[in-house]
Amino acid sequence: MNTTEAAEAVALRSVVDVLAAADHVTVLCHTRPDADTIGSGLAIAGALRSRGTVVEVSFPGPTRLPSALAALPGADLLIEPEDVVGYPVVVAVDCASIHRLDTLAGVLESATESIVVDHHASNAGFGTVNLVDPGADCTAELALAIIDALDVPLDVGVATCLYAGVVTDTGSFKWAQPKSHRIAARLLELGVDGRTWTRHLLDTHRFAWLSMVSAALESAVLVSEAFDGRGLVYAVVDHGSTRELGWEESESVVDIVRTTAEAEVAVVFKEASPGDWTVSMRAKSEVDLVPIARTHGGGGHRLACGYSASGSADEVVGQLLRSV
Ligand SMILES: [Mn+2]
Repeated sequence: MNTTEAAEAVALRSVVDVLAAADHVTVLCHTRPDADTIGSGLAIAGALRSRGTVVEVSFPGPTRLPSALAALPGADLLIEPEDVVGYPVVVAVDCASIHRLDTLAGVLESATESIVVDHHASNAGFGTVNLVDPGADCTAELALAIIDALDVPLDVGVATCLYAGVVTDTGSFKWAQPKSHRIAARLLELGVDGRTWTRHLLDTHRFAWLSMVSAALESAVLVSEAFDGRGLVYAVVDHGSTRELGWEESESVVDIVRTTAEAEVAVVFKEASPGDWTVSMRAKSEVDLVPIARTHGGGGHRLACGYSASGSADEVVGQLLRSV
């Protein structure tokens, strides 16, 4: 065990000690929730519920939950942000910073014990107890470690929630470490329907998604000289093309854009509401995106980052181009 592993073992022990002693726990997922935050949150909450703990799970609105996530086992534990009680022990899952809790940040700040469980490299550790492991492919991996350390046997419902985090955060195992394959094997052997959940979570879109993708790809620009000639490709998804679809439907665009052979870095600008943008950045292997994302007030992983911006499409694109 090296120093990092030893520190993580201590952090895991601290998290489990706090959770095991609590009879009420609030679990918070990040804004614009993905399968890793909701899956990890519901898995931890489901495991705690099975040991008799009173739990509530929420994420900051006003966005509705993508239907695949709302169908995860244990989603009945999810409550509206305005209904959150805020128990003395609060767990934030998959949140790189407190800003990811948006309107629910105060719930974490008011807690006696605030537990941060996350795998983002940019996470500075904003809880009283922090289990932050950038070496984990997904937060679900850390949620599983917590559940195992609590000695709660996995049921297929909790296993399905964990699988949702693993399969999505590894891009269907495209960049999964061996340990994620081992975790997936364990979850599938417990009875998780991997084929169905992968289809629901990653391979299902409404018909209008095809036109949105078409418009986004039409907008793509290749900046060959960027990043010392390694290349940047970007595309714009404006509000008009996603209005009828829901914000989560634009999440997959970057996965198409980043296949561009001539570009090390891919960026997609997504207009969530008129003039309000979320920016997704992906690098193939060489460029560390975290410093660039931080310049714009965001964060993430070395090869996958994001931030928010406001202005016209030309303005937000210009802001990024000037910073790289
Ligand atoms: Mn994650």
